[in-house]
Amino acid sequence: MHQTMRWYGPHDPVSLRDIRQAGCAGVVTALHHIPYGEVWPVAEIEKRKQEIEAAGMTWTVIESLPVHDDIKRQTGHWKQYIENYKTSLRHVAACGLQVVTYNFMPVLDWLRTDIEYEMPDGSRALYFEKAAFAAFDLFLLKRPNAEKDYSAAEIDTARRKLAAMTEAEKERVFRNLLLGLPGSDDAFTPELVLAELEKYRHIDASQLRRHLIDFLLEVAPVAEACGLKLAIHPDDPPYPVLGLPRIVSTEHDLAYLLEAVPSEANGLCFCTGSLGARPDNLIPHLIRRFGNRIHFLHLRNTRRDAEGNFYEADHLDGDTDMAAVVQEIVLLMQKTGVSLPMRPDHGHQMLDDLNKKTYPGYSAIGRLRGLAELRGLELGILQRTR
Ligand code: DNO
Repeated sequence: MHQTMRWYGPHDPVSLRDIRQAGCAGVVTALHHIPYGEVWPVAEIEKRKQEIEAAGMTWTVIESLPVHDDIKRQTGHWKQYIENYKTSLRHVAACGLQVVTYNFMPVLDWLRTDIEYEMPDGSRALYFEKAAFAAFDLFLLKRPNAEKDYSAAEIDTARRKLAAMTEAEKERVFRNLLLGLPGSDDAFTPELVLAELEKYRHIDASQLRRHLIDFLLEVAPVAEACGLKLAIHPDDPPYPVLGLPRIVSTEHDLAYLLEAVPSEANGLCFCTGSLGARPDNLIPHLIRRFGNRIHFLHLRNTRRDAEGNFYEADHLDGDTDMAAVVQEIVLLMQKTGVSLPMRPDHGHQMLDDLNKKTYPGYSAIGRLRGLAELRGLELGILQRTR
């Protein structure tokens, strides 16, 4: 695998030198300062690329070239934004980039209720607790009609959860869910989120899916013509939240999306952590089935409990058998002859990370541990299958 780490740009407390020292050959990043929907200028792409090359690494994967919500809803300036997207694709291809990651989650990107969940060894992980999320949705955000999305038992559990929370805890859950984890970039206020959710009131899963396919029918041919691969990131968590439809969560979703636009340029950012939070997603099987359309790998593990809560486990621990996953990836790469770009997705805050403020999930040492373990695993498997 082509080993990379995500870098949030010059403001990232984890430097390019740190990433280089972790043993990465590549960096995955984006032009975070360019507003959603606008064209990425060649000069800005070049500048970022040179910065990365000066640190001894390459930039071949973008994460993300964001899709404006107007495109997801087909309202407002969506046609212009699609044209802008095509122009950005031509620009990034002209600068030598190869893979463009994006997602089609409405309004919010990934969600966690706790970003400092303490593990038995004192390190800290990201956590999604269903009851805390429901308490937030029903009683803190007070989304209209939210109660329709929960069973009576779930509402009861959420009410008890709320009653047990201190003011500071309520404030923290609120902040974790709305301040925009990296990827969302925007800090939302409750009013803003409610207004954004309202805009999706009449959009169900099948309509959102049509909008995604319409988008792909426009941009995939451009990507194909300039030698780029598009890589959609799955929903995280992989089911509907806040009354919003989610359409990239299951095996069926992936099959539908890949068959509807069969161009090879229409592919996946295969995130084992996001997909793995559902017990019905069998990760090694998905790699066997969709391997030829996987253009980028996020390797991460989660551990679920009976209620459907999950925390981010160590990369080689958790419910996904990472050795089986890497075994499938090695077989896939031997078949295609392509070294797939991979990044260790997230990591615990540990050791000196605990004294630093980094993007949630993106501390240096936790990711370094994940990368080192995955690198060793790949090497061991490679030597056995040679
Ligand atoms: C979270 C990330 C996501 C991802 C976007 C891709 O850590 O995996 O924010 O970058 O969904 O568009």
